[in-house]
Amino acid sequence: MTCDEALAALNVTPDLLSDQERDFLDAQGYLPLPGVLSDALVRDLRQRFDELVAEEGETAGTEVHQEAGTNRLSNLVNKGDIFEICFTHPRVLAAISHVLGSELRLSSLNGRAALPGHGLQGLHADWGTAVDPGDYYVCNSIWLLSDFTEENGATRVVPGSNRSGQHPKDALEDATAPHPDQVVLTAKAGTVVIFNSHTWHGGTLNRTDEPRYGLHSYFTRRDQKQQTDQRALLSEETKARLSEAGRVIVDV
Ligand SMILES: O=C(O)CCC(=O)C(=O)O
Repeated sequence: MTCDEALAALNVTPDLLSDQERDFLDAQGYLPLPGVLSDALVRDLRQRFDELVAEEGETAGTEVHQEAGTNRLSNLVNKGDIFEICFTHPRVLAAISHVLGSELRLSSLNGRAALPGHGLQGLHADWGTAVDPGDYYVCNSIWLLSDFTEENGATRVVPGSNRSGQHPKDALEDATAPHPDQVVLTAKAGTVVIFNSHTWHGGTLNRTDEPRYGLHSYFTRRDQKQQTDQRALLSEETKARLSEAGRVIVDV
């Protein structure tokens, strides 16, 4: 099955996004999609998140990396069918393929909960160098499992930085400082925010006494390396469980 066939089998069609949504994503480098997850699914995903953090203990997140002051999880494709929605949802895939084209694959599926008093990251791009506007290699989606607020460590983005032709490591003196143009992505749990990973972004400080939960479903052009080698990391049981189209998206 080709990638185009897999996207068609998952009911991904360009008309799942309006012209305004596509224009916003192109110009601003991000796009909130409200109401992708029901309240019940948000609750169940958070419960699975907490179970995995407890089960994996000190090794949690190590398939990709750990980050002080956060609970990180990785390789979630292999950790329950509850996560399948994160790489098969039609509207999400329509937005990701709008940025990357249809020759795409999942790079990694990770979780990140910013703990109280922690979570501030420098503004960064998920790609090592500046790119020309329109020539994109990676695109992320953050799945809100908490309401994201100004206080609890919501992700910030610099709108339009995807088109700047500049990389934050070259352009910013202090990447952790507030940026004059930054927007903090406040939204309800159940929202998915697509962000072009060349858009400068980062977690903010969680100033509340509750963790801020999110999942990152991260995609790359099919000719680029995956952040987690899905063929190596997925069990035979997981590979057998996925639909043919799901296997194409994950590339196993
Ligand atoms: O979870 C977030 O708010 C953003 C995380 C992020 O950009 C990262 O870990 O690279």
